[in-house]
Amino acid sequence: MIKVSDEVRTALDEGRPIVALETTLVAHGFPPGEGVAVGLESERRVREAGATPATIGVLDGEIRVGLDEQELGRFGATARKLGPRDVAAAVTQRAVGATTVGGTLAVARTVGLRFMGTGGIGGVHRGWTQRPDVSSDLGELARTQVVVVSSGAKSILDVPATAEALETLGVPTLGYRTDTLPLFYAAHGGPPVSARIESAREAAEIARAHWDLGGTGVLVGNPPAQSLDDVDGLIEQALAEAAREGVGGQGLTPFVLSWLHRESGGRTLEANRALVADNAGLAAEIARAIMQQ
Ligand code: PSU
Ligand code: MN
Repeated sequence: MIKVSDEVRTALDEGRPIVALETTLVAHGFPPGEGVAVGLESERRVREAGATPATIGVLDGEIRVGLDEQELGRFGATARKLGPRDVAAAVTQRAVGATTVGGTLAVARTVGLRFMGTGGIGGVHRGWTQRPDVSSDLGELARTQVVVVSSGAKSILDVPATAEALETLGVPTLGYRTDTLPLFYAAHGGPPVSARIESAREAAEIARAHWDLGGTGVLVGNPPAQSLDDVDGLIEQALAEAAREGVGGQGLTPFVLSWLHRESGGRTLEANRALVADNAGLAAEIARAIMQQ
């Protein structure tokens, strides 16, 4: 069911650092065509930091770990969005499917990959008291020994509620040179992290200790380099628009992201692009630091 590329297989066999990357943001996180460039840039940053990228997705029913440029190009808007529960159906039905953070972790765990970079993880959606929409990214973090580097949780969510859920699930939140969980587009104003760290090495040491103690996922929050501090109003408008159009469930995150990209005049798009690549690079540094322990 799973096809690991030669490059990733060699890195696994030789015990070299590997960073898993998702395909949902390639297929559904950016305007048509632009996601592939973001995926390639993430891979470049992983290599630049001395690790091997392993981009994960499902092509014609085959779970792929490590994709070339042409294969990555197949993850367009028509690809299914695959959370952990959706992978088996995509395999059986020979579909093309882009894995979310949770879907990617489900595959990474099976293959033995322990590091991942993404933009912002999914979490507890606003309005959860009416409808408990909680991303399966959280459940998967709770059952996988992995370090995920992200710019915190997407601020389109209820971020304080997401931080509480992470605590309940026993997932440490490590703030990379920050005391608060980044808000995806914005660096400041989020809930406190469980520990602040100053270096990739420190993240590696804490992850190692956490795993030795039987712990599972570790979330590293990397604040975006250019913080957009004025998009809150736009986010509320985007969510109201989604509600008006009856968009919910799996379609909500892609709808809101593309609405923001359009209505911010491309500012959220630029910020999103930069932070995804930065997080891939930091994940690679942490992966290397663990290997050197
Ligand atoms: N980060 C981004 N863009 C994205 C996502 C993350 O910068 O599109 C995706 C990830 O795949 C994440 C998913 O797992 O959004 C969460 O979706 P949901 O809220 O439906 O679980
Ligand atoms: Mn959801």
